[in-house]
Amino acid sequence: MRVGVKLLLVAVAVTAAGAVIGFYVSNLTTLAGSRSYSVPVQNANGHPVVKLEIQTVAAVGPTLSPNPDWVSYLVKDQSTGHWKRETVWDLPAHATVHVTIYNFDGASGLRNPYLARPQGMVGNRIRVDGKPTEAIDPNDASHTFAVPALGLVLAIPGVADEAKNQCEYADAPIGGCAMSTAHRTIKFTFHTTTPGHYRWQCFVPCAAGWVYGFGGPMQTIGYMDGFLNVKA
Ligand SMILES: [Cu+2]
Repeated sequence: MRVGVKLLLVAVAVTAAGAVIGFYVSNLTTLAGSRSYSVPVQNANGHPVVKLEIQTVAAVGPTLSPNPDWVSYLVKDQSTGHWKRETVWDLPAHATVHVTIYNFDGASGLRNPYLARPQGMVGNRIRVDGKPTEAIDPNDASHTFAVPALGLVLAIPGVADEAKNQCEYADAPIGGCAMSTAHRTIKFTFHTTTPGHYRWQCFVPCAAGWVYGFGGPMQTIGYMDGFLNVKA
């Protein structure tokens, strides 16, 4: 075969492979998407204030997903008290957002220890189980919550391996893991800015069973990724 023909064949094969990978990624990130949850807004002297409650669970279980063993974020529906697997959240612009994350998952560790220092929230610190915390041990990280466009990032410490009464998977009747099972509680406050569509995601390679822990739920909206729909 002439060199020109070989090069052409290689170019065609590379293009085809690229297209297949592209379809695969867009399928994971869009088709397997999430409905948006409008977080109720309180008004404090004309200033919007929002309470956002989130769970991180090791597996969503049979009732929340076609992928029962996938790791995920869940959000609490403030009107029903039930947990939903929805990771696109509507928030008002220029609002104060009080966030509570209940983590029921164990530690995977950070690839980048820099992320162990919380940044971008009020005071650049978080409360871990009630204690003000300016950095966690990178090896204890279970997930991160990061909104790169807002400069917001924090690592969520995991439940100890030997902890009693661990939540195996989120499930009925409340949708998520029960508060009576082992968990860590992380609290912080941040401010939204101008209206926009802000991506948030986890940076811990927490997808067990996937290449380098970054496949499946790590790249799928509705599990370890989502958006903040900041509206005027
Ligand atoms: Cu994660």
